[in-house]
Amino acid sequence: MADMKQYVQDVLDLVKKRDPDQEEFHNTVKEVLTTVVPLLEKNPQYKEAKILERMIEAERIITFRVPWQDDKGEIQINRGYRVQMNSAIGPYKGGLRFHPSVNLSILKFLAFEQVFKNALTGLPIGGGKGGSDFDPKGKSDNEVMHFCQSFMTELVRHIGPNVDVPAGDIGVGGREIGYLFGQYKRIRDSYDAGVLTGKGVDYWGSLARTEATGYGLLYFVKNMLDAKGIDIKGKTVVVSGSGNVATYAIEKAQTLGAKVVTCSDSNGYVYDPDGIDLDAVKEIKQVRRGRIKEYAATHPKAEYHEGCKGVWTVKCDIALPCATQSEIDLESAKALVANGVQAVGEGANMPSTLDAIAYFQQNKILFAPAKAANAGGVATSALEMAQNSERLQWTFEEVDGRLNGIMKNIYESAKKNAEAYADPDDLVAGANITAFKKVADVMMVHGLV
Ligand code: NDP
Ligand code: 2IT
Repeated sequence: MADMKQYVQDVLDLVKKRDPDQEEFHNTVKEVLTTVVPLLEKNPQYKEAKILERMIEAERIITFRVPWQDDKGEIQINRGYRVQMNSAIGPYKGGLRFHPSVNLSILKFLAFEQVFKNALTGLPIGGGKGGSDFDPKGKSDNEVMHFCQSFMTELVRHIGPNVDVPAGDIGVGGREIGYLFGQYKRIRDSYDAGVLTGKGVDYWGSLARTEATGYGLLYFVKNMLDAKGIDIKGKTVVVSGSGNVATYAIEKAQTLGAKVVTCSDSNGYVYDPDGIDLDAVKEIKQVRRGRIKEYAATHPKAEYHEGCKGVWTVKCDIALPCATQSEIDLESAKALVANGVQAVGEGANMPSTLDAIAYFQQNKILFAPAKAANAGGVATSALEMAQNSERLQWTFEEVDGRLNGIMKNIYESAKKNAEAYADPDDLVAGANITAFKKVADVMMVHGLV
C-alpha cells in the first residue's frame, strides 16, 4: 500500500509542479487518484505503463481567439477553449461552459471529471470540455448569436460526430446549441446532426435530454436512499441553482413526493416554506431570463436572501447542490450536518470541496458524488448520438426509462466497488474505482498512445 500511495503522491506532485496555478484541476485529480490506491495495489501493470501520468495529461488542448461585435458596434475579444482529455473509450464528449470565470484550470478539472463520468455511463464516449470566458448575462439574442458563430468558426475544425461532440453546461442551453449548430452546418455544408447534443427536438435533439441531468440525479439519490430503507416521500430538500440541472432536479423531487424549499442564483437564494413553485421559477429563468429575486415579489410567504451560501443553513433532510463548483465548503457542510441532513446528492460538478466531502463521510451522511450522480445528462447525450446515428427519435418514455436504468447501473457498480475496495458506503471511492478501471484497461489494450 505504501508503495502505491507514494506513486500517487509523486503524480500529484508532478501535476502541481507542471501547472502550479491550476487549483481546481489539482483537487479533482487528487480526489480520483487517492481513492484508487487499493485498485493500483492489485494491478501493478497500471504503474508500469504509467497510466496515471498519461491520464493527467490532456491528449490535446486548443485555445483560440473569439472576436465578435456587440450591439453598439464595439469589438469584443473573448478566449475560447476545448480540452480533449481522453478518447480511450469513444470520441471526446462533454459540455461547453460560457461564464466569465472560465479558465484552463476549470476546464481541465471538468474534462478530467468527464472522462470518468462518461466511463460510468457504460456508453461509448471519451471525455472533453470546452467553453469561453464570455458572459451571456445581459447580452441580447443577437449578441449571443454573433458570439456563438465566431466561437464555432474556429471550433468547427476540431470537432465532428466521430471526433468530439460538445453539448451544454453553465451558460450554454438550447438557444446557444441552436446557434452553434447552425454555424457548424453552414461551414461544413453537411447535416452532421451527431456533432452536438442538447439540440432542439425538431432538429434531431433527444426527448428528455433537457430534463436528464436533474431527473438522473434524483434517480441516483433514490437508489441510494432505497438501499438504506429511507423513503424520499415527505422529505425536505434544499436545492441550489435555478438553471437546467436545478430546475429538473426540483421537478423530479416534487414528483417523487419531496418538498423542495429553496433555489438560488449567483446573487442569492429564495426560501419558500410552502415548497418552491416551479412554474414560477421556469417563467423567471427560462422565459424572462431574469433573477431569482423576482420570485419573492409574487410569493408573499417566500423570503429572498442576498448571497448564495446561506442556502446551506436552511434545515433539510436532503441537500442537492446544482449550481457550480466549490459551493459547499467545510463551513457549509458543518451547517448542513448540524441541521440534520441525511443525504447529499451532487448535481453540479465538484460542488463540495474535498474537506466538505471528508466531513460528510466522517459523519456518515449518505453522499452521492457528482461524476456518478449527475451522469444522467451526458448519458442521455450519448442516447441522442445513438438516435442521430439511426436517424430515429425515441419517445420520451423510452429515453427516460433508459436513463433510469443507467442511473441504477451506475449506483450498483459504484456500490459494488465500494464494498470490494473501500468503506461499503463510500460511493466516491466506488465510482472512481469503477470508472478508472474501465478507462485504464482500455488504455492498456491500445498500447502506448
Ligand atoms: P445553467 O447555466 O443552466 O445554470 C447555472 C445555475 O447556477 C444558475 O442558477 C446560476 O446562477 C448558478 N451559478 C452559476 N455560477 C455560479 C456561481 N459562480 N455561484 C453561484 N451560482 C452560480 O447551468 P447548468 O444547470 O447546466 O449547470 C449547473 C451545474 O451542473 C454545473 O456545475 C455544470 O457543470 C453541472 N452539470 C450540468 C449538466 C447539464 O447537462 N447541463 C450535466 C452535468 C453537470 P446565475 O444565473 O446567477 O449565473
Ligand atoms: O458536465 C456534464 O456532464 C455536462 N455538462 C453534459 C455533457 C454532455 O455532453 O451532455
